Parts: sequence; C-alpha cells; structure tokens
Amino acid sequence: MFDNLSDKLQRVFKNMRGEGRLTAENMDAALREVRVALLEADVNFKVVKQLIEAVKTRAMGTEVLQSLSPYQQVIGIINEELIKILGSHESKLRFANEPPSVFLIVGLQGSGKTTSTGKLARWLTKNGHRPQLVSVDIYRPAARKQLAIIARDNKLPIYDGTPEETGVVDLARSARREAANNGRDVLLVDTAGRLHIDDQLMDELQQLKTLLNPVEILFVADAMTGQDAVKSADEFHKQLGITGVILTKMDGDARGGAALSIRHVTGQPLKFVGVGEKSDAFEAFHPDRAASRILGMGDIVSFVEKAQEAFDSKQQEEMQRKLIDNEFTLEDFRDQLKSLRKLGSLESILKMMPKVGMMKDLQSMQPDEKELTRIVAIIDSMTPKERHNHMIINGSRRRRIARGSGTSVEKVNDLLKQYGQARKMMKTLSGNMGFLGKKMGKMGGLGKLGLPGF
Ligand SMILES: Nc1nc2c(ncn2[C@@H]2O[C@H](COP(=O)(O)OP(=O)(O)OP(=O)(O)O)[C@@H](O)[C@H]2O)c(=O)[nH]1
Ligand SMILES: [Mg+2]
Repeated sequence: MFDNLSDKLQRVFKNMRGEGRLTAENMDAALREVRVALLEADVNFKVVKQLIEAVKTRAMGTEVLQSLSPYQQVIGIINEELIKILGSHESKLRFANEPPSVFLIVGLQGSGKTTSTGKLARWLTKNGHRPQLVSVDIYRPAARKQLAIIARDNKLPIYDGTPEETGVVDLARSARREAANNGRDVLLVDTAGRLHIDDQLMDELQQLKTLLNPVEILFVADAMTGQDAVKSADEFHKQLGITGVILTKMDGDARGGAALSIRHVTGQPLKFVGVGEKSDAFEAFHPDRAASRILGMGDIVSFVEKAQEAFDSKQQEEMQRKLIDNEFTLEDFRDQLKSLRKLGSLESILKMMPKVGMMKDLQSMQPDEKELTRIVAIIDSMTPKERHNHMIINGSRRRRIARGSGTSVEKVNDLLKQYGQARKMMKTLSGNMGFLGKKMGKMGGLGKLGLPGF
C-alpha cells in the first residue's frame, strides 16, 4: 500500500536533508517534487493543489525556516495536512438503535463486493458482533453461491432463500426477518454489480434502501482503477447517498491515489481497505496511520496490534526465558515461525516498518514464503526427540528428515544453520517486541507518538 508514493517522498525528503539550511527557494523546489510525486500516484489534482497550498502556507512561515530541524517540521506539516485530506479521524461504522443494523454493499462489477462482504462479516465477528449474510445478486447464478462458500469457510450464517424467493426485495425482506429471529445484530447485503452505473441498478438499490433503511451504504471501489474508482464513488453518492467506501486491491500495484482522493471528492470517508484475496486481508482505515505509511514512517500501531493478536504475551515471556536459558528448541522455532505467519505475509509485515533507522536493514531482507513452508515441513518430519535436541541429528537422521519432508539433506543442513542464527535473532526480536508493547501502553496509543526523529 502506498509503496511507490512513499518511496518517492522519501527521496524528496532525503534531498531536503542534504540541503543544510532550508530556504524559501529550496523548500519551493521540494514541494514541487512532492506535488509531482502525488500526481504520479494518481491523486486527484484538486486534492494535490489543496494539500500543497496548505503545506506551503504553513511551511514558509519564519518559524519553520528558522527552526533547528526544518525538515522534520515540514514533514510534520505534510503529515498533518495528509491526515486532514484523508479524514481527520477514523470513521467508525454506524449501528442502528434497533438491531439488525443493515449494511448495503454496493459497487461496480468485479470491484470486490462479495469478497469484502465476507471480510467485513469476519471483521465484525472479531469485534464482538453477530453478523448475518445475504446475497441479493440474482442475476448471476454463481454469485450467491460464491457468498455461500465464503460464509461456509468462515463459519458465518447466511440466508439462502427459498425456491419461491426469486426477487431481490423478497430475499432481502426474509433475510432481515431471519437475522432478527436469530438475534443477529448486523445484516450484510451483498448486491449485484454492473459494468457501468445504469438506471436499472440504481432503481434496484433505491428499492433496497427504501425497504431496509440501511445505516451503512458502503461503496466498494477497486483501487486499481484509480481515479475512475473515485468518480464512480462520487456518482453513487449523488444518486444513492453512500456512507463510506471500502477500497479493495490495495495490495496490488495500485498507486494509492484513490485512497487520498475519496474523502475530498465525495465527502464520504474511506472506512476499510482490502489488501489481498484472503478473508483476513482487510483493515479498518486509519487516516493517521495511512499518512505515516505514505511518509515512510511505517505503521507501527498496526504492527503492534497485529503482533499482540498473534503472540500471546505469556507465550512470549516463556519464549524469552527459554532463549535466555538456552532452551529454545526446534519445536519452539517452528511455533515462532507459525506465529509470525499469523501476522500476515512477511512482505506485509515489512511494509509496516518505518523505512528509517534500524528497520532499514530488515526492509532489504527478501522474504520468501515458500522457504517458511519448507522449514515448517522439515521440522514436522523430525521426531520429538530430535526437535528437543538438535545435536543428535546426525547424517542418517538428516537423510531421513529430508526424505520425510520431500526436501534434500542440503535443505535440512541449511535449516539447522538458520535455527542457530534464529536463536540469536529471536532474542533480539522478542526483546524489541516487549519494548514496543511497553512503550505503547505508556503512551496510550501511538497516535500520540508523533514523528519519530530522523
Ligand atoms: N488482490 C486482491 N484481490 C481482491 C481484493 N478484493 C477482491 N479481490 C478479488 O477481486 C475479484 C472480484 O471480487 P468479487 O468479490 O467477486 O467482486 P464483486 O464486486 O462481488 O463482483 P460481481 O459480483 O461480479 O460484481 C476476485 O477475484 C477477488 O478475489 C483485494 O483486496 N485484493
Ligand atoms: Mg459479487
């Protein structure tokens, strides 16, 4: 997410730092580069103009020019202005006073409505809600089945309808009744998509809106379509009145401009982003965290949150003790790797790290998902005795393990070497994790951390 833009801005800032003193002239030049970077990232030109003007007015102030750390101040100002553009605070979902709260999921064909409906239901469940799903996409026979499969895979209740219920309105009405009868507090309605906005689609959505009185009408936009996504969001808003946007496929090589433009152009907040095809590749959108990512400051808050989810703290303490006492076995190594994977792909973890300071080295590490799977397979092929004492793994054992895991003796040797190194690395990593956790606790959230010093 935002990788290209972030890289470009990093370069601009680096040049600024090289300037020694900041003057009105070189600041002007730097802001011009920021402008180009934003436009190249496909940010709406009006948004760029407003942002640059706001930054310029504030940054040209004598205070900044005379301050001891003008770059940090300028970056700080850009950060604040970016947050303003993205929406000053996180936009939470609304819920009705009388359950079930109905969320209508709308958008163009293939934008990711069905996938996002499943992801959102999962997210809601994790956050203490009891969602019910229904698909009213009656035009494509496979469409409702697609949602049914997602529901089954994620153990989410879905209203299937009766053979007589062939109309969109019938289905929606029964689904709401079903949700209410089963004590479900949210009904997620996945709707049909169209290639283009047309009257028939809008009529249908309007009917659903009148019938269900939804608290949220979430427009699903495909980030890969850039400014077109922003335009259609705006069009939907004018015709239907949307309450928020889910921007999907932010994991692809989308330039991220849509995310920066939606709020400003439509006046409606970006509420969630989709970052992959899997059902957990979904994040609530936090303007401040996104601004940090764009400016290459990393998204430590999201990382720590994910880490806390994946690593239970008791288990972490136990692990640290083992490391210190040199009792860290291959089995622990495997469990640690598995926990690490729960954080998402290695690549996505690294993207959350700031690109400055000590994390820079980590960024250059080439994550290899297959390698991780192989390591787990090799360790799984060992006997418990071997896992607890790697010293006994001699030549013939190595051959057997290689056969069992479908790898080679060479790979087993590599693993044992890596295990040795990991014992060292894990010690540092788990130390850092503890440190971050404590720091977060003290500061009451990282929003207050502001800019890390360069
Ligand atoms: N990489 C990536 N792919 C996504 C994301 N969200 C959805 N997709 C993929 O996009 C494709 C279309 O997704 P659907 O959820 O079927 O889209 P839809 O809007 O329901 O499509 P229609 O019902 O045909 O209008 C699928 O292949 C999804 O896996 C995402 O965040 N990242
Ligand atoms: Mg669909």
